Amino acid sequence: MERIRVETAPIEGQKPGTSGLRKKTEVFMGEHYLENFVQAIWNAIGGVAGKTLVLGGDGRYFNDRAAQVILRMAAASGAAKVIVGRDAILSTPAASHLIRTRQTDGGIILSASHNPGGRDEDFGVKFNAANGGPAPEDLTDRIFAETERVAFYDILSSHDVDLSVEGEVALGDMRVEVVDPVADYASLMEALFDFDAIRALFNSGFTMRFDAMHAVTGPYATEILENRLGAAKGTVLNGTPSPDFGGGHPDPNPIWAKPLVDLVMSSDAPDFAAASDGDGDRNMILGRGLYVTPSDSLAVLAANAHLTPGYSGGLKGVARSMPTSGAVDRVAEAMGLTCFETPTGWKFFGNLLDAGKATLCGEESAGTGSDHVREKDGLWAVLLWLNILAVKSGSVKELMLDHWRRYGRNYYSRHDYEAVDAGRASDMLDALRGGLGDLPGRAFAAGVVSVADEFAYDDPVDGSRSERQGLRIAFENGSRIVYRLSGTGTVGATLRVYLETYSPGPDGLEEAPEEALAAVIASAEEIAGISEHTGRDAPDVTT
Ligand code: VG1
Ligand code: CO
Repeated sequence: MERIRVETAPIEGQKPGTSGLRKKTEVFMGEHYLENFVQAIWNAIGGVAGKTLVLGGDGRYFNDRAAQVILRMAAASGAAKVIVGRDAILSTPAASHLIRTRQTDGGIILSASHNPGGRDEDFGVKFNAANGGPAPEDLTDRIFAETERVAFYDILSSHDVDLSVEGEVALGDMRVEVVDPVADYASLMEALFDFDAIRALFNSGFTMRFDAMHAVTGPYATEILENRLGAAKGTVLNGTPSPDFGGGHPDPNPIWAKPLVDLVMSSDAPDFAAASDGDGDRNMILGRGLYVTPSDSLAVLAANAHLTPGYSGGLKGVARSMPTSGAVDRVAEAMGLTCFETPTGWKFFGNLLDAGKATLCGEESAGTGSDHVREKDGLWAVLLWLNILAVKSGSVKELMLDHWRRYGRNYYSRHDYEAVDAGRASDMLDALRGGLGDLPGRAFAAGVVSVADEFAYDDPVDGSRSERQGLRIAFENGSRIVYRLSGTGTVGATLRVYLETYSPGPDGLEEAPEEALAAVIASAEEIAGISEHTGRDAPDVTT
């Protein structure tokens, strides 16, 4: 086995976005592309010599090949050990957990999450730090800087490591430990939740469907829900991961998981249903005849987590991303908890969790998590729901109605305009930014504007500042519009428009969201001129 130093030159555009570097798979498969980025990671963390890393991914096309390249590069640069999920598979939360329990120096997760997979679709690489969480901004900035000056990378010439068998093997001077991707994670879930109570719920005839969307959570959900909790065989749908996710988008929302939504709206509806995304860190929650918005789910979990063993001591605080609705804020206020507001992306929650300032975090995009790992965690959220339902023994709908009666309802929707011309999208935001100062006091269909600003975040733990995190317009009546550009797309720009209105109840708690939001939607168009700027009459995806 020989260590080879390969000369290379910087490749443009290797800037990590909201969650790692995502590009078309063919771009990643191009000469030096993956290698440059991985070498930049090594350079940015002060080298990997003597270090131990975790490695795994969501199983999409190129996952297996990329894992072999990364192993050879780690060995060539003197890493002590890499812990790999069998067949290079690890869900994002399982990887986060392994980094933490095995006290490694960090890990690499191969995933473009909800983006479709396949040779013609998307691939991604993200680096997580020793706390198990996504690389914070200063680290992703350093990685990007290294990609702009990388001149060579080191790699071992060797055969592939057999990753299909658990156990330890040598690769040069480095050890490779292949582990069961599910076992440690499943034990963590057993430690957090009352599995006996959930088992009893299933025994009592409670029915569920979990759509793994042909992605990484299939094996996790089958082991935990069907094998350990006794849910009926067939509870897990699309449970075998495939490299192109069955040709779909593994994005757990009413658009991409439509068959599941149709099922819960039909006469065959199960009591409870859920879905997860490509890398297993996000979740969609459904009850019979009901879609629970992620922002509401976060609020319900915050209000009830103390009913479950892992959170019986109460919460230290909660956190939500800025575009997420204010539903959880109302719960936090009632419970006397601090509610932090962060920019979009899980990397901003890490410091709050590490510092013990927050226990529960969530995003409107269906990411929910807690301090049990440093990532959002789809199955964890599903199990927390199940444990709460086992304790409260009512339907999802009753639980939501109780919640709204107590706290009022934050109607919420997100409109996405995908693959918009990047220049036109930024022109639109520039124009809006320029006019923010004129908006307060003006009346629109949605109400009178109280505040219009651009969100910036000052991290209360390390004092770092993140600017330009979304334009927000708040109305006196509690309604709100947020505009921002996605940081996970790979084609043009994706404009996200977040819409919210508040109904205090007791009347008006059961409207259709798009109706309750009609005035806010009209005002979002009037204020920003979306169709004029983007040339689009309607959003591509509404969630
Ligand atoms: C999207 C979501 C964000 C989430 C991110 C990564 O980012 O809006 O809430 O954290 O995806 O999730 P953006 O920049 O496209 O809005 V995942 O499950 O793709 O790792
Ligand atoms: Co994901």
